[in-house]
Amino acid sequence: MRCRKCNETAVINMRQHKLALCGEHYVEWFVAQTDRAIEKYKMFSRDERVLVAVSGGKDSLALWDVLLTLGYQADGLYIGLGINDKAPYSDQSLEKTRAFAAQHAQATLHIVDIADTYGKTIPQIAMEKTRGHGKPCSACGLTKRYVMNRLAAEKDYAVLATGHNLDDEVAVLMQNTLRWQTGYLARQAPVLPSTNPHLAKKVKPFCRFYERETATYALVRGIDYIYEECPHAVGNLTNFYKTLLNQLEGQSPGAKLSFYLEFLRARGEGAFEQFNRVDQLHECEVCGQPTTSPGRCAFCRMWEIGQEGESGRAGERETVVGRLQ
Ligand code: Q46
Ligand code: ZN
Ligand code: ZN
Repeated sequence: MRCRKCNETAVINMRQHKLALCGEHYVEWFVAQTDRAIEKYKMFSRDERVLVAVSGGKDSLALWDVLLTLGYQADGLYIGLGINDKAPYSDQSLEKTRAFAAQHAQATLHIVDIADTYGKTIPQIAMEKTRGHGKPCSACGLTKRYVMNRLAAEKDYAVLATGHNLDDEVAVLMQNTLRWQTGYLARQAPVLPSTNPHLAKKVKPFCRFYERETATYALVRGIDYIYEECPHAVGNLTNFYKTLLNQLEGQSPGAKLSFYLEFLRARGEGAFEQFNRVDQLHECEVCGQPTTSPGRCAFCRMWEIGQEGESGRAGERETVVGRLQ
């Protein structure tokens, strides 16, 4: 297979676009496509500060890399979850993230270690909250969302960017569609506007890239990322849907992309508008972050912050690597 632009050996053939490209032209195409998505969905401008949630995996490091290449003001946030129970996942992902940040001196990497800050790792708190039976994903998801929102608010980032790719988005879309979870469908989008000064705008600049496309970008650019996914993700429902969707894609190239884009078109035409409930937000009485019910927010309740006798805000201990602001 030859590159369409220069006839060199192609590193990737994208059947859905009928496009094969060599390494150099692929990187150029990938960066330009990202910028086009940022503009098309009005994600952010070069004047806005963007916080990229980085996990050490290919998608988030590739996203940070592309945003810096394009000249956006993009800093990173790594959340140390302490997931080293089944494999040294968190230790290795931190190492990869730090190594990437060290090569990009123009950007800042914020690190929030959950155990250092709140006293327990994610597997420990999950074990406690589920009396030893449950998976850590709901405690983990709640904690990550909270820390991202909180740090973005405190450090004045207008935008929070995540590396979700098309495969991630389509797997979630399929789950939500099979259960007709209209509220979730109404809120699944490349951009979620900010609804409160403490909640940054959420954006997914890679939402139209297949997973193999972000992986190819990371490989061609020589980004050293953690190959293994979190050990708790193995065998989960999302991965099951990804396998099904890959079978569909094999039979019908472009099926995933059109499923997603047609959904966005229907959504854009207001198909789910009536289900887009805007919750009234209250201020958490302990940490001050927005919450849907009065009193303590779900995060402070789970971590038992602000129990009787304690006072003040939940304090985050944060390490900043790289350029100081
Ligand atoms: S939620 Fe669950 Fe992920 Fe947290 S415990 Fe691992 S798999 S990292 S996206
Ligand atoms: Zn070429
Ligand atoms: Zn709170």
